[in-house]
Amino acid sequence: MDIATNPTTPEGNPELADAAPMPHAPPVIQRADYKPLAWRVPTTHLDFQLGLEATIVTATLEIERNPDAAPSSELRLNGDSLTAQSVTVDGAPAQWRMDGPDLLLSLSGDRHTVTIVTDIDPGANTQLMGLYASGGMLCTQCEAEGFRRITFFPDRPDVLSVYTVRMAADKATFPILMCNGNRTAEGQGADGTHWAEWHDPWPKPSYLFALVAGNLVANSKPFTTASGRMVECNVWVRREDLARTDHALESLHRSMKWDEDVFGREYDLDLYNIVAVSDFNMGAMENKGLNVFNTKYVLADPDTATDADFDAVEGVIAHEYFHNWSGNRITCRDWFQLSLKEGFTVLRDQLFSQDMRGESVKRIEDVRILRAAQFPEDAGPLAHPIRPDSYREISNFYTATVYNKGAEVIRMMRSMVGESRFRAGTDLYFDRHDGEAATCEDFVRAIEDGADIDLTQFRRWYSQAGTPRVAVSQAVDGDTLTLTLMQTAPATPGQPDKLPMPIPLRVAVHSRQSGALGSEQLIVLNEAEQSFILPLTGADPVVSINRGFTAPVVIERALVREDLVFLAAQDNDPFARSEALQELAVGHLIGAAGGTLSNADRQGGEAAIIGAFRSSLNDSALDDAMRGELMVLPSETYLFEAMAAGERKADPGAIHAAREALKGAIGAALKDELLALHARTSALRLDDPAGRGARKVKSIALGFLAAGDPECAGDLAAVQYDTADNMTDRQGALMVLCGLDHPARAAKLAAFHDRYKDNALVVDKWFTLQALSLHPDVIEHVRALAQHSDFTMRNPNRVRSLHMAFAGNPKGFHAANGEGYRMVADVILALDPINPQTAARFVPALGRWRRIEPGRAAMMKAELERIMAAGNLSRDTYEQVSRSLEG
Ligand code: B3K
Ligand code: ZN
Repeated sequence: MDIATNPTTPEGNPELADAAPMPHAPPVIQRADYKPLAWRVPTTHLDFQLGLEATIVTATLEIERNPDAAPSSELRLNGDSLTAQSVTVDGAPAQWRMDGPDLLLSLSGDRHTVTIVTDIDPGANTQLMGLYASGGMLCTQCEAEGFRRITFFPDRPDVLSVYTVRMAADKATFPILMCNGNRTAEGQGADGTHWAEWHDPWPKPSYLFALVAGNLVANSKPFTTASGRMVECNVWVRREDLARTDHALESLHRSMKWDEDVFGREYDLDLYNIVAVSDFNMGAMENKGLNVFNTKYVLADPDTATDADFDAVEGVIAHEYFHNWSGNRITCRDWFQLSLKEGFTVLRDQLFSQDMRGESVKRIEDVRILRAAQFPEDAGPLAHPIRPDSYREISNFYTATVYNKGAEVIRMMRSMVGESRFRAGTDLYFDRHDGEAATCEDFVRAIEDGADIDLTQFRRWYSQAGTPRVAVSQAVDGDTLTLTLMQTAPATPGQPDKLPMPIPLRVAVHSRQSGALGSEQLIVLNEAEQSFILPLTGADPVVSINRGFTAPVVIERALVREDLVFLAAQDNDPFARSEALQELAVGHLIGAAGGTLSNADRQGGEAAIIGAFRSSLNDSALDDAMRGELMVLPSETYLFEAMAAGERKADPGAIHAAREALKGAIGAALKDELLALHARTSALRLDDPAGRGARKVKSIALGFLAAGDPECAGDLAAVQYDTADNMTDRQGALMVLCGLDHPARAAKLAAFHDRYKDNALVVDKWFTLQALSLHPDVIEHVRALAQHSDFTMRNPNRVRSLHMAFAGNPKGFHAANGEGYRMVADVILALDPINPQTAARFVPALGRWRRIEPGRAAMMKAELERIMAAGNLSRDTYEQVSRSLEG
């Protein structure tokens, strides 16, 4: 496909050409406009003559009128950059015309056979949507609207069809040919070609179609399902990667077993294939029976992957597997319902990982991600409900809101009804809607019916954007405490006023004086303001609220420092302990950044945080994994949000300085304890059961030491690097060195590159470490790295490893002279014609300008305006930039 023919650019679309330099806005699609298609497509036959530069696709669709839709004699077959070579209906030339990128067929009967031939150039497909070439192999990505780049088709998720696919290709180049379902036939052709035919018995929408052709080998291990079905499980990779696939395969088996045990879901084909490709726009894709994965979420061994990478592989393998039921067996009626499958599947993968790795640590990690990625989205110009009402480009709505807040919303239902009633609800959902393209409303109704709960008011969580704030006040009256809660939700684009939503909160009332810990109960705040009477356990009551983060809200309250210190050290909910420490740090850092702290307050705050850190370091009841969580300071993005609440604006420079100062104070005050922790954890062997937690705290300790005594920490990091027998330690050491002007910095970076230069995923790390670093010259480093011979804009992992990492580095991105903003805007402009989906992902960083102090805000806005003025933008980038300027 030639990008100049992209119908979303003025060259490709005469209507848009008039509008230069500012193109007309691409059309807005409204949820309220949904109508079922007038035609069904019970079966689809595809024939592929595969080639890297030229592939011929013959699609044969059996179509029939849809009795559940308003009749129409026209059928719209979506296309994107396609030209039909021939179109026949029932074997005769058809009546058809093009309408923009789509093909419109005129049909007279009730049932027809439509045959269309198209030819495509996978090698020129830099968008990586549809059929494309990656490292000599061919693969597909169809969600959300990529299938229309392969052939003309009603490319919408409510059109379910049974697919039979025949692929023919040169055998030497493409020895392996795979598609969804099972292989039903294969054979040899002329001139060194071969062919295979695959059939998927399960009706599916076009976005779940997949094809892979290449020179691949598999790591295989069968799984026997609860009902005795033997499933062949394969992880397909390039031969040189085979040794790093065991963890992925084992993770798949664990996921299959867990879904049977916890949700009663069994796999439904004889074959489960996972294929790793190195050019991929996101993490992975749940195509029926043939998942396509970014190599980053498949390949792992201790020498090349960190412990966090191992966890990510397990989590993404699980996520895609769980989609087999929440997404594939029951899919979405339209793309506005995306959270139906994504929110639910994220919750399922989170619960799985909690069971595999420990509930509290996983919950703390998930909440940290929500706060860093979703809260800013909910507070900015791109805020949208988990079920959006409109979009211009659906790819822009694969967001933290749809995914992570979507999961939180379903988690709240689960918290309110408890595990077993929730299971009754999901059982009913799976039974009732199996084989359908369903809606979020269908899901809510199934939980209502199955779990026996009225969710009328709760439905507002699906339609209202913005993170609710809950103001807490308390009054003691004899033996009881009256807790008064007030909820408000901020205005968001298109939604000035909000109605109260049910907010489930697990609470407990402890006594600071006696140390007695109160028992936990769940309260649900339904009204704008509501009071709850809770029993007291003793004097100086301290309320522990939103334990386990039962609701995705911001709690606003003014707890005295002593109360937070008490909760941080003593709360019996580990999640609540970490929350108290976060609250302590957020309060202190916002005060310090805002310049509102007296010297005494600053010292008092610092001393309290250092004291809390000391208790965590010395608490022998804690394991290192949890200790590590307690030692993570709030992220700068989260601090921006906290500082920008209300009328104030965030000052990134002041926040960075305050946070670094606190790190330095902790590093200096606790140097001995941190050195002791580093020494203790360094003594553990790679395979020690406590090794994972140890590796985690080891590098965290090094980070604090680097802020307190850079030279000493640099020396220690160099030793850690040299003695490391695993990537977690090696990367941890290099991360610290990268931020320092230490003599070992350049040598270790060079050694790392030299050692791993043939491993793309580790070279990505090499780029990321430098782009994320605290080094004063980070901008110059990134500029030079963009010219490095290993850098390319064509590979999304590489682009993310350098530029996305830099956009997430508050120090570099928010450089006071605006250079960071300019660099990111330049990336968007350069990448948009190559890969619009990935380019648009950079826009939200600049889009936060309204929350930032006026000097920087003006520069961020100016960069967005410069992008807009460049014209010729993709639909993806146009939508994100225009919303960021309007919102
Ligand atoms: N469903 C895919 C995401 C597709 C993104 C398209 N832009 C992966 C996932 O969420 O599992
Ligand atoms: Zn998903």
